[in-house]
Amino acid sequence: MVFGLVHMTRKILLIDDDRLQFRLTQAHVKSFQTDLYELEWSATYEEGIARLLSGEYAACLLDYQLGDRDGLQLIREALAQGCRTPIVFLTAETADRVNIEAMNAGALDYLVKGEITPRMIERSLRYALKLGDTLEALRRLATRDQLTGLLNRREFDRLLSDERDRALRFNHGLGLGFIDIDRFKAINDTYGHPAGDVVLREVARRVVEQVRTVDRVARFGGEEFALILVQTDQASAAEVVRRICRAFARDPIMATDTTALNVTVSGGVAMLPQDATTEAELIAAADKALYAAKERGRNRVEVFSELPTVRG
Ligand code: GH3
Ligand code: MG
Ligand code: MG
Repeated sequence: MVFGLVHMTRKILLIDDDRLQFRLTQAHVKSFQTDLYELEWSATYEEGIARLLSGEYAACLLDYQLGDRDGLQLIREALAQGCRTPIVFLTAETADRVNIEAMNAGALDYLVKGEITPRMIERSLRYALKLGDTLEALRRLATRDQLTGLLNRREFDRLLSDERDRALRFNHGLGLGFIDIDRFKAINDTYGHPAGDVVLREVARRVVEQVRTVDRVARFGGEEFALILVQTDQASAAEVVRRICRAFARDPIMATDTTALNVTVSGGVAMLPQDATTEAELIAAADKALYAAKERGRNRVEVFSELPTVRG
């Protein structure tokens, strides 16, 4: 692909119950001077939101009036479900109240239907796409660890709280796994901090590779990683963390072009609701199990409920 020379055609979704509006918008889009878009159309709220949530559209043009529901509801519902697609609101109302409400709900721009020109809609889409990219970059900065790309500690805390509530409500088991690199300080001290960073990145990559997509992996601290394992029981949670631990013992990590290191990790596992009620208790329990693994020689995984002090 030759970026800068060839413009990719991006798909735009129009959600509007009026066929005439689709025809008109399509004519506008075809007359754009520079940007290439392919316009697709949904005439109903239900189909529109389903397609929007598929994530395959670069942007969405959304009508206010949609049968017995409206575009404001659709924006709120889509955002609540994690929609990241930039939305430009279309309204026939010249009443600014609706436009302001749409912006407050999360629309990135609005256009008043009777006043739309091709140039205006082209400009608005370009602006919404640009702002959407910026918001996505900010979101990433706020939620991800820069070195590893994993969830950062703040996002981990937020998700753990969500998953705890969900697990209690639906009566699911929730596992928390901690993984800490063994004798990592020695790697830094011997091969330098940049080599340590390479190891951290590779450890992060391998941990992510070993878990299901529904599970969450965060960088909890310096060389410590946290796994939120949803809808699981203790045996399965422990097995996931053990599998990760074994995988490290097998495969050396290239810390520099010429340095292959046998990196090992230790792990601790705790479960909700058996071992804890609050997030803080769950973290403390998993941490205790990790500490036991370190004490018992490292390169191993311990489970909180099986620690002798816990069994009594
Ligand atoms: P243990 O087996 O008991 O876990 O020993 P350890 O050496 O792994 O643990 P310790 O907590 O003593 O050392 C952790 C080291 O991790 C110290 C710190 O400098 C290093 N570290 C933390 N964050 C980073 C980072 O982002 N990059 C690098 N290269 N090192 C880091
Ligand atoms: Mg360590
Ligand atoms: Mg540590």
